[in-house]
Amino acid sequence: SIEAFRPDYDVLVIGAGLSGCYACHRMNQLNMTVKVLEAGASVGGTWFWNRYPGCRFDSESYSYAFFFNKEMLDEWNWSEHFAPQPETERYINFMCDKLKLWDYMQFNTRVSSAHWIEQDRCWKLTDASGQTYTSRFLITGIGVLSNPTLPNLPGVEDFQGTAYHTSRWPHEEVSFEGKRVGIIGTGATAIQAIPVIAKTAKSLTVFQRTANWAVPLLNSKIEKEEMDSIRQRYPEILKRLNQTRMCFLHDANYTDSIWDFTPEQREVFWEELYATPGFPMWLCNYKEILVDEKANSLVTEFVARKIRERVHDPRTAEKLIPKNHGFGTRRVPMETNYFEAYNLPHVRLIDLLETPIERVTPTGIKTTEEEFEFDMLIYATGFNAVTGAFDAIDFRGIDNHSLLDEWKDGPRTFLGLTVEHFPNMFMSMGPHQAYGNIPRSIEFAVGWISECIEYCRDHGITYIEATDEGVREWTDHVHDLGKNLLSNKVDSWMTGVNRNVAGKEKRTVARYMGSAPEFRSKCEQVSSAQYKAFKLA
Ligand code: NA7
Repeated sequence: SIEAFRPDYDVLVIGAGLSGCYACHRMNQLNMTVKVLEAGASVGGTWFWNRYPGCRFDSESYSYAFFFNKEMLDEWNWSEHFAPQPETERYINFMCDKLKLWDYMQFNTRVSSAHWIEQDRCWKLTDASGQTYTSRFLITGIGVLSNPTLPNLPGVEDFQGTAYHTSRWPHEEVSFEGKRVGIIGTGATAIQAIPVIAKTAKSLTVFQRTANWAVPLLNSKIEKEEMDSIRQRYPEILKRLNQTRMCFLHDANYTDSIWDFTPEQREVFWEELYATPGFPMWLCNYKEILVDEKANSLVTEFVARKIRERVHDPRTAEKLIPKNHGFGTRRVPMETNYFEAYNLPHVRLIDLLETPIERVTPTGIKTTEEEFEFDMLIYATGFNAVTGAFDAIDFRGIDNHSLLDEWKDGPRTFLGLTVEHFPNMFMSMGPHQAYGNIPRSIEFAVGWISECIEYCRDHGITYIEATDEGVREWTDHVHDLGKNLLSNKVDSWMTGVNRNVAGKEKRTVARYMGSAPEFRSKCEQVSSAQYKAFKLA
């Protein structure tokens, strides 16, 4: 019987990033036995793997973190407004020390399958070495951008020099001194890395397929005094983050219509936004910017002009100005001297729309026009995003339902937290969740999941599963929310498109695009109704 079977753990968690660490802490607080299985050699997730030069937050450090523990808020100091990767990695290690999480972590353990065992009402996980683990409940904290993809170019295996994907950057120092470096991709990652690599490389050649809009980050140091004042304001900051649409300090502007202002007034406003650190140019703009093509084209023209002003060579400037999507319709990277890097004599931009890559060669890259020789090749080619981390594990639910199959036409979830046919499994940062400020979203999702597991335990519930109706309604709701957005009409990781992965050519609705307060309220309605929207047993 169910009672007779004792799984190894009450809860297994996959991934020791921010989600997994916090989930581990919450399970400890509930006195439930927990194990976190992590593929990497330590904690950190995104901030463990992404160590490429220039890697840092695009959100204010003191807003992009956990708020649940007062001691952590009291003791931790951020040294920059937009923290660099090493600092964030230290922060996550500090959290694991503080909350004594290390004993529950098992590293270098890549979960390859997760199967529901009906007769025992438990999950059975198998790692790459064949070791198995069982638990009553399963929490996935496997990340939104964690499954890196190489370009599907012939010859990728042939290159004889050093090659790195930005998300698999080595732990030891990488020197670019005297090296001819080639980099493929111009997403948020490359836009952070390019100006830093350009400082010391002998030459840097950037291979761009789609240009991206990017605006100044305007980072600065936080001195002790300022940190003290930030600390004093934490309650106020948290209050604000809980009110805004995407949990950022900067809220979307829902009141000012672009049509109520003269071109001169708009110009003044946009100049101001362009000179403000972080996301405001993207998120605090006129209310029509991200929904109305005409309004969008006006701000797009403003940002294009900035690029023309900053890049000396007019031909290079034109190539750096996106032609196939308007400003803000993809995730806007924040940059520090990105455009100025192209003014350096040893930095060159190759437009792959004009001269596509034919192949990677043992010594470099061959385009339709030219053959390039490199000592180092950097793939800043992104991820099989959102569902990609799930695709990499063989998830099997009741009656051998496979998650890959269930989601072949796009993800289907209930609240972005659960899936029909996958009982007792909860996702932190799975598809259809409100993303925005990710640590804030994680704190909510893991909190909700933990309360749900506690409820099950306290009520003798050993089976909880999303219903067909619940999944249908939630998935339709998520699709409806995205309908008017220009961003859903553009290919990007945010619409689930990755041309390097078979089956990911079509756009899907991967994210919840309503407001975070609405998202939380929907989830809370379900919990305060004793989880009746689920099948419970
Ligand atoms: P992104 O934003 O997905 O960018 C990947 C880049 O790599 C993008 O410019 C792609 O061009 C390019 N790419 C991918 N495959 C190829 C091939 N085969 N040939 C040429 N170019 C290619 O990933 P990032 O790591 O930069 O950023 C991910 C997120 O992390 C970011 O949005 C932040 O939220 C944090 P494409 O646009 O597909 O033409």
